[in-house]
Amino acid sequence: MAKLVGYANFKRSNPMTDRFDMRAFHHVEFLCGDAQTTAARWSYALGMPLVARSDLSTGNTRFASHVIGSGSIRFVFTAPTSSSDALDDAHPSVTTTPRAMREYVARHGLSAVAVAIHVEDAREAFERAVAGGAKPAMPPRTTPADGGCVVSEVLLHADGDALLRFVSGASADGATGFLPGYAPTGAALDETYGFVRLDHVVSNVAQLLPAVDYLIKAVGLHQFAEFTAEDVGTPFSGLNSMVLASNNESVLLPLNEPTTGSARKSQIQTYLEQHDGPGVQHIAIKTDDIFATAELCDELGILADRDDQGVLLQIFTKPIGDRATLFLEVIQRIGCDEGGAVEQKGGCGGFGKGNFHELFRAIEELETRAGINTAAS
Ligand code: TYF
Ligand code: FE
Repeated sequence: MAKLVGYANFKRSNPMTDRFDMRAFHHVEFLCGDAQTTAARWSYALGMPLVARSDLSTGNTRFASHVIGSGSIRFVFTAPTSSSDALDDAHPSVTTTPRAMREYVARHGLSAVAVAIHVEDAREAFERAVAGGAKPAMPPRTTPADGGCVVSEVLLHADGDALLRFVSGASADGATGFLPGYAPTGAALDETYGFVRLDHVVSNVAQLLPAVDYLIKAVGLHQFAEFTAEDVGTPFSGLNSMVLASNNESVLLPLNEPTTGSARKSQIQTYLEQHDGPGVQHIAIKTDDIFATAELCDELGILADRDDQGVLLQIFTKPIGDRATLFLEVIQRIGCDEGGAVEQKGGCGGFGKGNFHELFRAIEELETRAGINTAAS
């Protein structure tokens, strides 16, 4: 069973416990009410062009799905356009029926339904994860139209409905735009705003340790960092947090839980109420030039922090959609690459513990102004 010891006492090690070969984040899929509109807003704000689509223009009368990208980042926005309760084999990565999409969006609003990881073999990943106690969500699916693309899924949290998706096969490397069923637009992914890859994808859960144990048993992963309420530096925004990492430390999955007993409701509790259950809280996207990126992202200003290995620069957006749930983090990591001679180590510069105080006060202020958390802070 995982144990919380706090930021200062935590000693990092890499026991190489992955249960199957995990390469990197592949994409994040969001469900929403209107895919074209939502994708267009994100595309404009993040400077990420539309790279692939499946909708009326490609003969899809069941749902609409638009993919934007930069570097290796792919954000997929999917919305139901019918009430069909069947899946279609032409789109192995779309594993929610249009009818279920309606229910999901009504319950959660705009929300990340799936965090996808590029694995060596999505069949093996599914079998091993389920043998390790993962709750199965979608057994391996493939399509004859593609040279061996396989998609499978387990639940990301045992008590939630977000999916941990495994993707493998020829088209998983992005050469064809996106996965089977999508028409590529041919857009150039020349990293207009400097975004190169997903850095970490954070979940909020009601109880941290069972959620950590679930993922470690199911997928492998190891504890990479942690923060407790004491580390946060404001007595109000109570949360405990653990960062899980894959063997290569390229897949970073932090989890947060609310703490109770302070005068003010935890921001994590606000999320659990507004989202209606556990789910993805924020997604950190990595840029090579945060100062260039920041000119185009008119948000909170840059926060800087460091750990024993490198320097971290961060920008946080406000909540993106209608609810105080999902937000984005823009991140630049400096160091841990021997002056550019080797690929940068995952998590270089930490996760911004030195910025928590300022960040969380800003979140508290937003919640107060929105009238969703009225205690003084
Ligand atoms: O991913 C992280 O750990 C940092 C810090 O509600 C953070 O981005 C943690 C919790 C939270 C907001 C940011
Ligand atoms: Fe983060």
